[in-house]
Amino acid sequence: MNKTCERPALDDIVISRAIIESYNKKLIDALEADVAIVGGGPAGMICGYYLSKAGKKTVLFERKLSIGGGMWGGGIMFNEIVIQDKAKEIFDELGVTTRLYQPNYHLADSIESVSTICSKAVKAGLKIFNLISAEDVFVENNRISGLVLNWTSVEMAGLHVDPITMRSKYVVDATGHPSEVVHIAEKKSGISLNTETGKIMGENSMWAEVGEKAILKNSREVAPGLYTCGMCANAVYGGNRMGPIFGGMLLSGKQVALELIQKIDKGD
Ligand code: 48H
Repeated sequence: MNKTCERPALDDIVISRAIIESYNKKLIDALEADVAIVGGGPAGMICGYYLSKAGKKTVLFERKLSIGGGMWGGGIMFNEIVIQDKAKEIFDELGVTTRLYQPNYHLADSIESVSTICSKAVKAGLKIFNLISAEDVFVENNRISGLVLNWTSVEMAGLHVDPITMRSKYVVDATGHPSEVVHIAEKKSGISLNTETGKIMGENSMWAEVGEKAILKNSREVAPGLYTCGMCANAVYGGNRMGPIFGGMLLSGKQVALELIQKIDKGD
């Protein structure tokens, strides 16, 4: 309190307390969830949108300050993206404006796309934690059963600070090309992956037609409790990259969400 003992209309301490109390509550609540998604790119956010819309408790951890992953930059920083007919249905549902370029090629503004996906996902109930990185997986009885988390700033500064753990029924790796969670699981969990080799196969060169088809086949449970989603799926199962067509990312996110909704409803 200041010396005159008058409480200001806007007290700096009240502002600080409001933020700390509210964030703490949100973080504690996120320690147990139905689904934990790593990565706030288009695939992870769409996955989170459909899960949350279906009433599943879903939390998403994003390393960076901003969500959106590789979508903001379209192709070579031209902030336009292309999606195909099947994925347009998702944008129509979310209310993202699309423009027909030629049959089966629809354009969308990448800024409108990211901001709308994010807004719809959050309003559906998805809890997004930015500035937090998944640095390990939590393994119980040969099953991936959650994540080990730390502040991105700790990771960046190389500080020796121990992380915290959260538990979820399922973990979704939506970290894009690096497929970080699956890499960690392969290296440290002792669980063999559900790939041809039992290991990460690595992504193949650009071929949109083939890569976009493969991504749906490759979006699946790669180890007990752990799903691949978005670009991570092709990076893990040896699929092609596809450049700045984003339909596969949206469709992969939706497909993984629908499969998880069924499994959770069945109590699997
Ligand atoms: C927390 C993490 C961690 C971690 C990474 O790269 P993304 O946009 O991924 P997708 O799969 O939604 O979309 C892929 C697309 O952007 C793309 O790259 C395409 C289509 N490429 C084709 C081509 O030919 O190049 O988003 C992944 C997000 C990012 O925001 C990362 O910061 C985040 O995951 N992330 N968050 N903990 N350990 N690792």
